This record gives sequence, structure tokens and C-alpha cells, in this order.
Amino acid sequence: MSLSEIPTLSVLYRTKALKAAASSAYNPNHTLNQKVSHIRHDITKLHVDAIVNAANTSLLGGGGVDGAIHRAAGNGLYKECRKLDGCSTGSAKLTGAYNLPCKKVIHAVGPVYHGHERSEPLLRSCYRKSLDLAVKNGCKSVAFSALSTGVYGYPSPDAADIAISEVRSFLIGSDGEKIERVVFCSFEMKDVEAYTETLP
Ligand code: AR6
Repeated sequence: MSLSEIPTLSVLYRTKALKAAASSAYNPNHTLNQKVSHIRHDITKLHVDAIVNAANTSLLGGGGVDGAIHRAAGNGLYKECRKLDGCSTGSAKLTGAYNLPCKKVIHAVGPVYHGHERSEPLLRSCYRKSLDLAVKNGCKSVAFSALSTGVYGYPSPDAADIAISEVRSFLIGSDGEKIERVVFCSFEMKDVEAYTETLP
């Protein structure tokens, strides 16, 4: 799926796939609505500059989206990951994409959910560091999987809230203009619902 086929929030509002909230913490922002997308899709099929993997500290693959990404990318990704010496929770590292249609893979290590207070700063940090890495490597379009919401047990509504607010802060910040599109890529219905309720 190419970037031009991935609808922005502006398109989702126009086609009524997303309903504006009666009240929102933020004023409507046309620029942000044109820079942010939400779709339900297999992230390994997206032709964006970078996809963000929900990895673990070993960076050597696993189940869920991590497994799907390693399978689709092929052995070259595993070989490169082996040289990275792992990654701490709340941080991220970037690799090539091998057989994937994207250009780079950002491996972010989300927290195992141990309650909001302990886990929130680490999940926020994953989104921030992934976007920092994207900018440093010239990636202008970035698709995020719903980090930590699978095996790691982060409740989807809370995780969506963190993802959206952290991406928003980044996009209105000093490096925001270097990112042209952020795609929230949901897979399960619970995440589709969490983003659909939290985005407006
Ligand atoms: N495309 C997009 N999203 C997907 C895909 C896909 N192909 N497959 C699953 N998801 P999870 P975590 C969604 O469990 O909770 C791994 O074993 C899925 O529905 O993959 O951060 C790692 O190696 C969910 O919403 O990651 C770690 O050990 C989201 O991806 C551990 O799991 C994340 O679910 C990380 O756990």
C-alpha cells in the first residue's frame, strides 16, 4: 500500500470514517490532520520510509508484529539486528528493511505493562525516540504499530492516548516539519476502536 493510498485524518473526517468529537482537549488543526493517518492494515505491506516494530530488548525477533516483520524482511534483518547489542526498554534502534517495501525499520522496545505510572514514561519515550531516529535518518513518513498493546499488555485506550499525544507534541515541535506523515497502523479491532475514539 503506497503512502498516497493511506487516508489522512482530513480524508477520514471528510468521508465520515472519523467523527469529530463534541469537545476535544485540542483545537482542530488542519496541518496535523493532513500529516496523520490511521488505518487497519498489515504494517509489513506499507510503502513508507520507516515502519516502527514492537520489539523486545534482544532485538532478535519474537511473536506478534515483530515476528511478522522479521519473516517478511528475511534473514538480512536478523543478521543486522544481531550486531546491535540489544536495546533498552523505552528506546529504539534503526536498521535496513531488506525484503520489506519500506526503506527502514525502527525497532522500539515498549514496556511490559506494570501500571500507568511506571509504564507511561517508557511508552512515551518509544514514540519520541522513534521519531528522533526517523528525522536523523531522513525518513519523512513513519508508520507505528500499536507498541506494547499485544503480548506486553498495555491497555489499548491508554496506549493510543499516549501515542497520539506524543506524536502531536513532536509534530508541533522544532523537528515536526521534517516529518511529512505519521501513520498509526492498527491491526486488532480493539486498537482500531481506541484510535477512532481518541484521535478526534
Ligand atoms: N501489522 C501491524 N500490527 C500488527 C501486526 C502486523 N502484521 N501483527 C500484530 N500487530 P505485539 P508488544 C499488532 O504483541 O505488545 C513480540 O514477541 C498487535 O495486534 O506484537 O509490544 C516481541 O518480540 C498489537 O496491537 O507487541 C516482544 O517480545 C501490536 O501489533 C513482544 O512481543 C503490538 O503487539 C512485544 O509485545
